[in-house]
This record gives sequence, structure tokens and C-alpha cells, in this order.
Amino acid sequence: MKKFALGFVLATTLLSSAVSFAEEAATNAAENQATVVAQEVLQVANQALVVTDKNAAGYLTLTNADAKDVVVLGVTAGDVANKAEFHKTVTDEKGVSTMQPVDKIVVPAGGSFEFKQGADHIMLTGLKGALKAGDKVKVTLHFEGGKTQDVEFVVKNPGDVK
Ligand SMILES: [Cu+2]
Repeated sequence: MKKFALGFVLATTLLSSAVSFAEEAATNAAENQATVVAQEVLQVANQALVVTDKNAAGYLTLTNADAKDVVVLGVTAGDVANKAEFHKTVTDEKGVSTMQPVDKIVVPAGGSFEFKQGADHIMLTGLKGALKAGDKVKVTLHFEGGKTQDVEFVVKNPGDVK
């Protein structure tokens, strides 16, 4: 009798957890849909990716319509590159240019931040495959506070980037 009771409890528990799992899945799906809109933290424009051998540099303009600064702590492009980071091209007094990694980017409240040639850019290193002009590449921005935003870049020839 004791054994039967235990089995009954177990069956009921399994059943109710199956139901709540289905409910949870439905809720998650709805939440994810809402999040897609909510996660547009910044407006993006002028995305261009220029490929040189096994690396690529990404340029774009990020605009922050919010009343608070937005801090971008990092970037990933796992579909196409082993590594992605913010870089700054610095030219010294002798005219020698070097690239330096940048920890984070701040897009000021009501302002914008521009990644452009000869200055800040998104550096993708260790490309996993060949990319040609017209290809689309997904890059993910990682914000302070844990939110992320996917940005689509188009591969362009260097001469076609403003
Ligand atoms: Cu670089």
C-alpha cells in the first residue's frame, strides 16, 4: 500500500512538471518575442565589414536615443571569427599607425559613437571561412547589465566604405 502511494505521488509529480514545462516553454517563447524588440538598445547605421586575409574590420554608427549612457563591454562574432574586439587605430607623431584593443565603448545619452576607418573599429580575427563582398555577417554587441543586440554587417570592398 505504501509502495502504491509513493508511485501515485511520483506519477502526479511527473505529470504536473510536464504541464508546467509546457507552460514555461510557451511563456519563454512569448518573452523572447517581446525581448527582441526590447533588446534594440541602440540604433545602428552604415554597417560595413572590410576583409583583409584572415581578419576583418567592422565600421558602423551607434546611436543612443535613451537618456542614459550605454556602455558596450564587448563584441562577439562566433559564426565567422574566432575572436572579436574593439580596436582603435592610433597614429603617432612619426606617422606610424598601430591598433590598440579598447576595453569598452560608451555611447552617450542622446548621442552617437562612430566606428570608422583610421579610428575605432570592430576587429574580427581568425576568420573561419572566406568572406566576399555582399556577404552578411552577424555581430553581437554585449552591453553592461547583460543585454545583447545582434547587428548585421555587409561585407564591402575597402573603396566602398565611406
Ligand atoms: Cu584592428
